[in-house]
Amino acid sequence: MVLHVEDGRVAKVSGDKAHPANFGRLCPKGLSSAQVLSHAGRLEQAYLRPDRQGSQMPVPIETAIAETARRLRAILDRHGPDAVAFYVSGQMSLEAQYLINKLAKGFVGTNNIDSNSRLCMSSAASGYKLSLGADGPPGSYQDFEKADLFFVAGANMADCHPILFLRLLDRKKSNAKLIVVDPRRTATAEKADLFLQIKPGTDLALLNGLLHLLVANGAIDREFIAQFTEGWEAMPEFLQDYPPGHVAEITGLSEGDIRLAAQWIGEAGNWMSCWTMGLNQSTHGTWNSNAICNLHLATGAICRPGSGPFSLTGQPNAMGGREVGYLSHGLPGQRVVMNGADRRFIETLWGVAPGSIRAEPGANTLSMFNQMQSGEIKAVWIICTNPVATVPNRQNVIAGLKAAELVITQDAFLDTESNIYADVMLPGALWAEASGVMVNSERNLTLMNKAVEPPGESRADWQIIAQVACTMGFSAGFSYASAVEIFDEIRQCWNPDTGYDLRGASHECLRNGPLQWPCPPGATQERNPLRYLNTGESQTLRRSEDGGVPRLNFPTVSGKARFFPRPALLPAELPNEAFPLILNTGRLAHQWHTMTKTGKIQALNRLSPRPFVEIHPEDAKALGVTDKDLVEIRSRRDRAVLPVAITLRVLPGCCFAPFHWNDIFGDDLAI
Ligand SMILES: Nc1nc2c(c(=O)[nH]1)N[C@H]1C(S)=C(S)[C@@H](COP(=O)(O)OP(=O)(O)OC[C@H]3O[C@@H](n4cnc5c(=O)[nH]c(N)nc54)[C@H](O)[C@@H]3O)O[C@H]1N2
Ligand SMILES: Nc1nc2c(c(=O)[nH]1)N[C@H]1C(S)=C(S)[C@@H](COP(=O)(O)OP(=O)(O)OC[C@H]3O[C@@H](n4cnc5c(=O)[nH]c(N)nc54)[C@H](O)[C@@H]3O)O[C@H]1N2
Ligand SMILES: [Mo]
Repeated sequence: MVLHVEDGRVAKVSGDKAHPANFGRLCPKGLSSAQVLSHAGRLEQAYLRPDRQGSQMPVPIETAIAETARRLRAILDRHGPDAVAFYVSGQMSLEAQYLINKLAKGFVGTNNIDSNSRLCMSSAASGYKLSLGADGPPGSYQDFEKADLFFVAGANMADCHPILFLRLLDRKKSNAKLIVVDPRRTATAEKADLFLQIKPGTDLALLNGLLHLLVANGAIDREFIAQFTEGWEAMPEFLQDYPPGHVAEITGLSEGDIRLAAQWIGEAGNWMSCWTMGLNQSTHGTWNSNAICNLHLATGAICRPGSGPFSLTGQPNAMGGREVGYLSHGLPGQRVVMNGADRRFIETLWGVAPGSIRAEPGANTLSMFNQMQSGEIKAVWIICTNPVATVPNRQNVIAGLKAAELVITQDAFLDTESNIYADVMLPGALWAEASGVMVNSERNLTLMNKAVEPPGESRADWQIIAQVACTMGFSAGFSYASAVEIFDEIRQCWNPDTGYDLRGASHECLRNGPLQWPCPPGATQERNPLRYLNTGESQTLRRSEDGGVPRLNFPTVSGKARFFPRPALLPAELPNEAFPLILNTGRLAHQWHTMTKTGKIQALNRLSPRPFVEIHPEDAKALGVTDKDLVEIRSRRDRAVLPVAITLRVLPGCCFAPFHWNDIFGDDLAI
């Protein structure tokens, strides 16, 4: 985006025609984003509450930082490192994500750090790691211009990745086909050549069924399988359990449609799959990702232009966070705490004693709040995320925050559901008010240049983290003068095992435009759209047993990608007499998550004005409800009261509600 600054304020935002992700196109949320920066409601100063009975009072930020450090230090000294936890976000800059992870794992000495990616992309991340050897889509957005077929499953791209969807539609004009798999007839489904309105939670059966048919149709690439994969032996027998008739029964789809989808995949020269929350937010989300990878590996449609399993990342820098290891098992440069060599590498980089980084993954987003309730975790620092509104089973989150001794929130806005529970509130600057790098789904690094001063006493997230860390006594590791210095440290996290390589990138060169990693030193190319090419540049060159140099090098022990037979499982919770309906939740085109930004913009509120729950006419009739009636929906855990929208978009037995509206907007709206 290009920010037009007048009198120290962002007056207007426009698209950057030279940016390889959007070529200047912006969605209404992007176009209106300048208004959010200056709109009242920002957290412009720090707040502190001396004790739980007292109220949150404004204090100078230096006081709040000192108090945060003092209280964290006291809990650390009294109860040990695992009494402290960090819950962070894919919307922070790379530098802030890296720094908070360094503080937790390297200096506090706990792996109790996790992020909202746990609710989002972690299934894709672990799926990739298992199937391909490392996290991240192997391809690039450029593939959209070359694909002959798009297989979009559990993703409402039209509303949630609208600019990328335009790219897809552009390609569709040249006769590329679109298959959409979704239980809800979304705006994306409306554009599909083949819409598979699947029963929720049954995608594994479909994915296995498609591979069954590809084998039967002779549409698999045996040469690719032999050269670049392992584990195929187990697949043919496993796939026998998924004949189309049986898959039709499980998924509720017609046998003809399943056969047509398999035929199109088989015939496509190049094909891409795109998936998001519909597959990831599942008790078998990792398996869904494996099953998608199986299809690409079997057809050889991977690591070449126009093809590949492309999980679409949700938040602007969730990919960066994954790469710098901000989940409870991660370490910078696609490393993991479970691996001794990885730990030693990072310990050396951070200048901490060998053995400082713990080998077991810490508490994750869900267990963290349980451990607050049980008293194991006594302090939590929440940055750039709103867990009371967005972590499943909110009563559990609230109980955890109430039980903890110290809750610190660091947000850019004052009114959030989570801030209510904070003992300390730290004011973070927004993306236009601080410099930092963000990495998108296709490994593209964009420098967000500071355009304006942050309001009041708010400051860059990385600065607040560094100041707290220094005050806690860790100044040896946190005395940075600028985000540039942090980025320069991140560049040292090159991982020749996976090809993660930012050595050739810096804030200075990113000022000229984005770069897509792998960026080896002295790189002259801005774009590196394919991963795992065995060039030996960013990833150690692999030789085959006969001394040859294979074209591809998947970062597994053998250099080959892996097939995993993943049987179709039922969802963990199924409808019963007491709870007969399935509630599906998701997003609307013109709101962003908990609406701290978009909910303040009139133009967006006009486009996506209010919460609702969609119900199929048959269910509405049986329940005796009509349009706009307020209904109470109840799950095994909680309740909400929402106006009914009767629609054929949803299947009988299924409801859909957007999860944007929360407590700030009224009672009983939280989903
Ligand atoms: N406008 C807007 N855009 C956003 C965001 C936002 O808040 N607002 N958030 C961003 C973020 S962080 C993310 S993660 C992405 C999310 O992007 P999406 O995942 O595209 O967004 P959702 O609305 O959650 O859509 C999930 C889709 O999965 C479908 N689904 C539900 N259950 C199943 C199932 O069992 N099988 C299949 N096949 N489909 C199923 C739902 O009906 C829905 O269409 O969006 C990003 N973009
Ligand atoms: N029911 C249901 N729940 C879901 C989902 C769903 O589909 N259905 N989706 C899940 C997914 S995929 C995701 S990603 C999560 C998202 O969940 P959250 O991360 O909790 O949602 P946001 O509203 O984006 O919260 C970001 C917070 O950070 C603040 N913020 C924004 N920018 C900055 C900044 O630069 N610095 C600081 N310090 N603060 C900032 C915002 O004001 C806001 O309070 O929700 C998850 N929860
Ligand atoms: Mo997300």
